[in-house]
Amino acid sequence: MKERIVMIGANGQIGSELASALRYKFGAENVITSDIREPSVLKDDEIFEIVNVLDKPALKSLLEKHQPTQIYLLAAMLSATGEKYPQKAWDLNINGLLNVLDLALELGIKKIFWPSSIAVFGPHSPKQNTDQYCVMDPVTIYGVSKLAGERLCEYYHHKYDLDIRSVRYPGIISWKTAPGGGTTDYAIDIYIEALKHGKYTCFLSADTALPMLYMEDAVGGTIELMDAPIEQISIRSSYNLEGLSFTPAEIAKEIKKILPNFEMSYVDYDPRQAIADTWPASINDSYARTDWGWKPKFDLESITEDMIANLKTNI
Ligand code: AKB
Repeated sequence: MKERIVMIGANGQIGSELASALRYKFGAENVITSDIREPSVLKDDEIFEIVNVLDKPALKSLLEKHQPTQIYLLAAMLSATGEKYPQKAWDLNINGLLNVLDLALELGIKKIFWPSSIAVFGPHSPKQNTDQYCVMDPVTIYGVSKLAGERLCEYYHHKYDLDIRSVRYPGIISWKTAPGGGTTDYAIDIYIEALKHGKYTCFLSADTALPMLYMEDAVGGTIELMDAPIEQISIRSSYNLEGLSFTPAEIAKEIKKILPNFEMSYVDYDPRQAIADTWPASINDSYARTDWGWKPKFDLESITEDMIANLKTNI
């Protein structure tokens, strides 16, 4: 069957790169991107529509007009911004998802991608090599909404047979589009500041290890998951996923190999530290590896080389 995709929240960090990969795979005429604002760049052959996922009638018209076979829902408020606007975060992250699930049912659209996050884990989850199934007690509204979203996805799959697929993204590192309002954003800011000013003041402490993933792996993994035969998908909440795990001190050391004069310092206090302290340091993603062949390519050295090479010519 010919696939046709509608992506919601497409202007963000992940959406903008995932949309390019999907356009390449399915043809620009079969990928419709949407967001609440026009994208900064739109090529002649790209189709874009303004839509707010919370405006259900408008979303319905968009889906009726383009009749997709798949929906990618990427509109979300991340961890740090979510703590500033908890009600808005809950509304967007949960009611946005419910609108998509209900309209998918009503209009017969079977296949959906929706991302969860490592933020579903909390202070009582195991810190190292965090398992797919373990105590989950998120303390941020973002984590609470993602965990509730996972339960909704599994519920809609079992009750209504929707083919919803999901991964728990760790921090995503990329150079094309900036992330917005996350706790893992330092791992991008650091490269930009290293190149612009030769120094960076980190908002997380030197030894705060967090799971991360390079954008190329994130995009590749997401498409592999969506392409996998249905019988290989054993998890209908969201798959654990990791590329690598590192601390601010380790990334600084790697940057110094290319930019020897780079200087790193740390703030005394930042509210994002309290969020990071409740998240896993590393993730066990064996279900993704076994079920659909997940295998990331990038390590800290290759990420650093690629980030610096690309940012040098793009900032
Ligand atoms: C964040 O830091 O909020 C996100 C995430 C880990 O989901 N990057």
